[in-house]
Amino acid sequence: MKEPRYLVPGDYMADPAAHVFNDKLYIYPSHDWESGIPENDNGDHFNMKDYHVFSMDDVEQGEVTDHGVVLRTEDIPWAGRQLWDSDVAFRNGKYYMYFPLKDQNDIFRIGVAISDRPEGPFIPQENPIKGSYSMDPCIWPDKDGEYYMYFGGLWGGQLQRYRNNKALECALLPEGDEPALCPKVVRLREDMLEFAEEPRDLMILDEKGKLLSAGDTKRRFFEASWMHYYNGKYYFSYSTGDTHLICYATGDNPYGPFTYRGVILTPVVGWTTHHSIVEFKGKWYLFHHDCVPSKGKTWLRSLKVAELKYNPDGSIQPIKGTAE
Ligand code: FUB
Repeated sequence: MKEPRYLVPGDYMADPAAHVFNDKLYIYPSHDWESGIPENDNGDHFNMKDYHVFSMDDVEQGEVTDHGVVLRTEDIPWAGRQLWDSDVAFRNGKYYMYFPLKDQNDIFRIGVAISDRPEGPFIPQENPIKGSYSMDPCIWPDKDGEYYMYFGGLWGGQLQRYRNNKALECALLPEGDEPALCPKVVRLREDMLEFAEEPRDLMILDEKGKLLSAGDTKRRFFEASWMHYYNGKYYFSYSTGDTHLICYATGDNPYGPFTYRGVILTPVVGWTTHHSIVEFKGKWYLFHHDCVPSKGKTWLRSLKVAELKYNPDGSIQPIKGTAE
């Protein structure tokens, strides 16, 4: 693939989770729109209210099919506002969509919706997952047959409001040399509807084996968890938020620890950066978004795909974002 390709020129979509189901590539993005809510650090301007699903037979030239609206806030019994980055997994003949949404108290929870087909529509459960909090769920079906969820995000993602899976009286963001807040990992129950255990910290270490510090903003986790497996290693990738990088760390099992390895995508036009990585028909791809088509409106993002390449030592060749 020579140049990154915009996938849905007629609409604003972001946070693509790409998966191969039944030999087709499916994309589960957030659906941006102009809600008129002013931009702030809490992310209120990302006021999304539904999801579409897209599919393709070929990433580089093929047509992108829009399967239409597959889930809306008004269909979710516990909904407050803001359907952010979702993910989908297949198990026991069903497709499970995991979505973060603020409840009626304006607290992010993670919900599940179910379909018989990868293209939806998805029917939501009555309540969010017990014990869930924060946002950006990513589901990893491991080779051991277990399914793991990675989640969490700072600032508007509310992770700083919790410690040891309990809500704090006041949000507390570590600073400077203090260890950065970790993304969370949790094994899912076999029916995919609840956590099978308490979420754990996913540790991201530097080259000396020390947890990345909160002040190390070009490397520490902010949001947008993604997991993939390549050549015997687990690759955990994520956004650094206010420094606008997609980075990765590698480990030997789904719980980690992970060691920081480098940058995958340099800053794009826009504030957020968010991605997924998938192998399809023998090539690896980085699905992501930027705000070039909306001329820099940070809340109106457009889906893109670029080819991703590895070096012989398993490191990833960084891709240049559109802000460079
Ligand atoms: O789309 C809303 C939020 O913006 C996502 O959940 C974050 O990862 C960021 O991309």
